[in-house]
Amino acid sequence: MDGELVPWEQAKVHVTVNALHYGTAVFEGIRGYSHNDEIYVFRLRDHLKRLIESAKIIMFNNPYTVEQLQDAVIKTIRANGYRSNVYIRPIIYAGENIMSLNARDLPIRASVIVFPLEKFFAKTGLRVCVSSWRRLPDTSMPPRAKAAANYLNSILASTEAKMMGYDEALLLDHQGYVSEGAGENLFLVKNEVLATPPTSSSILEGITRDTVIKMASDEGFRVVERPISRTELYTADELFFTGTAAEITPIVEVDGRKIGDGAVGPVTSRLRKLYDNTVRGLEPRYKGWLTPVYGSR
Ligand code: PY5
Repeated sequence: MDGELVPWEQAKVHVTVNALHYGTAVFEGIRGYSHNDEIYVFRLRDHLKRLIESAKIIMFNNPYTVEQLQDAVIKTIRANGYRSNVYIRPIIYAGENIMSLNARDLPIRASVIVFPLEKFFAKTGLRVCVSSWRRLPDTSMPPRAKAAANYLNSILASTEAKMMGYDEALLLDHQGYVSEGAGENLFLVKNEVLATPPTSSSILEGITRDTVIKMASDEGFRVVERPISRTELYTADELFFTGTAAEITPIVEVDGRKIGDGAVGPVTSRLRKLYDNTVRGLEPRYKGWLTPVYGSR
């Protein structure tokens, strides 16, 4: 917390922090995977770079560098002695100041939170619905920034979906094209070609999305970033979500239509296996994406 290791119970903020009132915070979700008594943090630098870019978009006076944040993450995991799978949540937020709406006036604070996490979704094949809420447009709020305030959009959509008995929401952008899930990017497989909405469809530029684009291309699949219409979802061979929390999660039903034969498809299964091996350090070609917590220093 602001450079200090603080016991969990004492890691508190005051009710006057600007971030509580206006959602003025940017954060990251990162995973560390346990293998052979080591923890490998997946694409740590890429996540921290995105964090700093998010702070830049909203004009925070952010004093933190990737190097400082990287050290803080490693130090926090080590101090806890974790050897299991962990979720890492660095957050840069606006501190005590209730009345200012000028980001450049606000005191900037930072914390790194780490806790054990296994699966995010309780089941493997999700039933999703297209939300009545649209993904926030870049002309009003920056979906490219992983900003706390943006998540009200996600919470409205996800809550509505769960109230209606679905597992997750899928949001359309303001032009009516498919954007993303409440906290996940989307991939569609049709005739062995992968498609995912472009960055212009109000998505968060996911690091898992980028990982899947690279891995699928290396496996010989054609991968295209292009606008996707709602009804393409219904006729897809396979659909899956990607995200740090979600990892690669298959979608088996959209708006009551079964996707493919309603079971997890072969392309999704293959990429899931590759992803699971990659994040645990079992794929030599992708070792560069991993930061070992205990071994390296
Ligand atoms: N889109 C949104 C809106 C997200 O919140 C996330 C990540 C993604 C896409 C996927 O991005 P990445 O692959 O870089 O993780 N969501 C967070 C996560 O940790 C928070 C989920 C509650 O996965």
